[in-house]
Amino acid sequence: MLASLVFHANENGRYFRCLRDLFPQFLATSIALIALTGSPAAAQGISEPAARQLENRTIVLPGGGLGVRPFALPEGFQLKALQSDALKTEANVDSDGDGLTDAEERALGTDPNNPDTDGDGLPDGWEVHGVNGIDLRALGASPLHKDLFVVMDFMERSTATNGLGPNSVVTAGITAAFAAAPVQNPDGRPGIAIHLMTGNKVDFQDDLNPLPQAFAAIKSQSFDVKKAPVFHYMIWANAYGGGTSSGNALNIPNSDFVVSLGRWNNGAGGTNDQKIGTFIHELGHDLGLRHGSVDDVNYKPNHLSVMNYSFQTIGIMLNGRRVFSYQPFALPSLDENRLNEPNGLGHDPQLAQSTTIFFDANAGSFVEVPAGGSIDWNRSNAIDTATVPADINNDGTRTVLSAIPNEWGRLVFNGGSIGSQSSLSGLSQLKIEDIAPALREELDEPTHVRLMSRKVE
Ligand SMILES: [Ca+2]
Ligand SMILES: [Ca+2]
Ligand SMILES: [Ca+2]
Ligand SMILES: [Ca+2]
Ligand SMILES: [Zn+2]
Repeated sequence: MLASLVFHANENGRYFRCLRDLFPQFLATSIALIALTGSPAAAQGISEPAARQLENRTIVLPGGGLGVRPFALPEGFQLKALQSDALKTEANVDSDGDGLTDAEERALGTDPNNPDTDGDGLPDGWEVHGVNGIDLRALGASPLHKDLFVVMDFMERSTATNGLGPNSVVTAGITAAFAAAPVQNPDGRPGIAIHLMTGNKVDFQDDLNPLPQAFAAIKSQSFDVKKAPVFHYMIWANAYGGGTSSGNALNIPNSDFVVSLGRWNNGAGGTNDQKIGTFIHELGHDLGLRHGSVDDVNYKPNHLSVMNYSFQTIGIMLNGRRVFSYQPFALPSLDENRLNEPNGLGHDPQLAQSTTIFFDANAGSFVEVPAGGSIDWNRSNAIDTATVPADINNDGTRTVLSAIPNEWGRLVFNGGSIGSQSSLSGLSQLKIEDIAPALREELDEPTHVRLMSRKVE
């Protein structure tokens, strides 16, 4: 009787409305009542036709739709297929918080316990899924190989016959220098992949002055802040600060720099070599390197690197070839009060076809000599067996010139905004006070000309 009441309710809207919200409990109660109050046959259960009707029931809501009320998911929640026998896997665990699950990392060959497997400052997840709408993988990034990204804005001046910006020889030279870097990668291939992106042509300014404010004004107009966690930003400009300084990175380390060779070569702009060397020098500051590698002591003959002004625009001699490079192997310190002439720079086999440049106090000029053997530090035309004093970097004092490491092995990849997971609005605020002149001066043209007039032996 009660069962009949339920089934007929489907054809009686008014009656059904009364039962609708109570239906599950009402149905269970009905079946229990049938079992207790029905005929002897019904006492053993409901009849087969009645049971079949129950199984086929359709609950019709007043609006006419199916009576299913799904569990509400948070907006954007991604459903996936789970198997009951796999509920305890680590499929959804991201142990290092880099945006890739541990299972994805094992599939990709990245380290589930290191958010930046290749150590280039870019989290593994960014290099796979992209970040801020930037598809890094499509731009050539790999989570298993060191990548550097640089956006290059540029100025133009028709009378700068060398151009203020780069050309294909310059970009190829920069790319080759980083590709040849003596660094190892998890993918087994050496080198650093540098990705140079041409940015915007910005309004010509003869002189960025003062540099930090002028640079910030251009950057805030031209550079999409969403790129800041990934890309270094630089400007191929004309000049800054009223002089002929070749460039500036504003801070060490950092993610900003300028190359400013516009006034060099009688206003024609930098040569290809001057552009390549200066770009790598300023980017080197972004990557944590100083003029003395680990300190600010310039012109050290045991510092074979474009970070040393002696080599910025000509490169270092390595295996008989000039290359633009940071120092690719370690060299010992030099005590200017007790220079060991037979020992030279230590006779490292990698110096066999190298040269170095140091100051000859007698001649008042720089001299370039073979670096693999003994070195006549005091320019006496003899190799003294006793130690000799000499101010070989021409800074007016005799000190211990610090040992230099393999600079490629100690680059800082997360300078400035690189790899930052702070809010983008925070990144959009260029803090002028933070880009105070850590670099008060950079190689200018008169100094460059003086270095080029060195005696080569
Ligand atoms: Ca992870
Ligand atoms: Ca990882
Ligand atoms: Ca990385
Ligand atoms: Ca990478
Ligand atoms: Zn510098």
